[in-house]
Amino acid sequence: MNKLITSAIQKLGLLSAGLLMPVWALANDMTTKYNLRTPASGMAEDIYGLHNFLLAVCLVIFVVVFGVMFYSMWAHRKSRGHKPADFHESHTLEIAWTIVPFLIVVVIGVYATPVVMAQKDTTNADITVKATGYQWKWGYDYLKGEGQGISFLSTLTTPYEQRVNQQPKTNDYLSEVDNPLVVPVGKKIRVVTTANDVIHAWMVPAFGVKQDAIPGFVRDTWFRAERVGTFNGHCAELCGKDHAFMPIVVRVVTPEEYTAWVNEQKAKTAQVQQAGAQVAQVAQVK
Ligand SMILES: [Cu+2]
Repeated sequence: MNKLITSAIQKLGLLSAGLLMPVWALANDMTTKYNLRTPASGMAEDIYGLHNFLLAVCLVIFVVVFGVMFYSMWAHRKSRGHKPADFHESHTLEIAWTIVPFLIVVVIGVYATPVVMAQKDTTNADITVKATGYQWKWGYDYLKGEGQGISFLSTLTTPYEQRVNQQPKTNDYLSEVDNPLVVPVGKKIRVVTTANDVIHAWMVPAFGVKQDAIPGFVRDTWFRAERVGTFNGHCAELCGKDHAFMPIVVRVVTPEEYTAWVNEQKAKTAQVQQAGAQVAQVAQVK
């Protein structure tokens, strides 16, 4: 008898595990598909946690409010002969529905304020890069730190044929550029944003960064990438007909690879300057 019960329990356990596994897998799949992007910086992780916490708070409020409402409608319906209560000015109720939402807002504020404050703290950056929005590309100037003086434009490389369905779309469709922004892993990168023509916005979700780039103004934000890889973002402010065609690509590399990249860029610039000087000399001789 005991054996029978044990095997029954085992079978039940296996069955529920078998049923739960796909549910778990689906939930995981839904989370990566429909939730925020997988964080690649401490800031993005904080924002992700804050987002999940707020979603849970909203869900609890939703269930409680609608639960009470639907229960009241069902239990006190007219067909049951229910007589409405006729109390007025219940101080207990009025105080409760003022204090409870206030406490909820305070809890949310206590959790959210340090995250928002940290986002604004752009001090002690290792590298400062200026990102300038153009219709419709990004310009990067390394202002301070290793790589100072490097400057280039970053333009979409997806062929026009893919946009108009004359070629099959690749995985990098509208998320590929000729010159990605290159930064070292684990370093605090301050991004100063501005624009040349209209308002754009520099956004890389995996770093938890989004900052408007406004012509004539300078704004800043920061991130510290925690793993190497390529991360994508897009202009996040409707800026004209090609708004969808000015992606942001950030290549996060090891410090050694970054130094090598900096040297390569400097050599390129020196070559261009030399060629320019030669042309100027020839022009002078003529
Ligand atoms: Cu834009």
